[in-house]
Amino acid sequence: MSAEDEENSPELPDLGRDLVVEESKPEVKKPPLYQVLLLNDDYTPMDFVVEVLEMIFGMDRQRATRIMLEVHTKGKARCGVYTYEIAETKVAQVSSYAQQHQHPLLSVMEEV
Ligand code: TYC
Repeated sequence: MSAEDEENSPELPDLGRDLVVEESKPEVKKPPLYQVLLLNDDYTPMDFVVEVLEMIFGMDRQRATRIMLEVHTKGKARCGVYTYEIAETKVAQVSSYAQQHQHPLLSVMEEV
């Protein structure tokens, strides 16, 4: 039997013939990321902001002080980048802790 006959033969299974191999899409996508920004105001004490940055954003004193001063002089600064639910939790923690101490300190999240 010639190669051509074999290709057209109705009896033979078409194992491996006309096989198209496509690469599958990656199964997992990277999640979108969100930055948490701290906003300036005229009333929250600087020491309190430094405490928040240490406690909620895990910064050491030196970094927390630098970020606090950046917020104070520029109006806002990035405190960290997280997945949606972690960023949402950080914003809620800042709000809750500030309210407990009757300071107007606010943070916001935005996709990066
Ligand atoms: N501007 C505030 C003050 O002069 C300090 C401050 C810094 C407030 C950062 C909020 O996110 C902030 N006491």
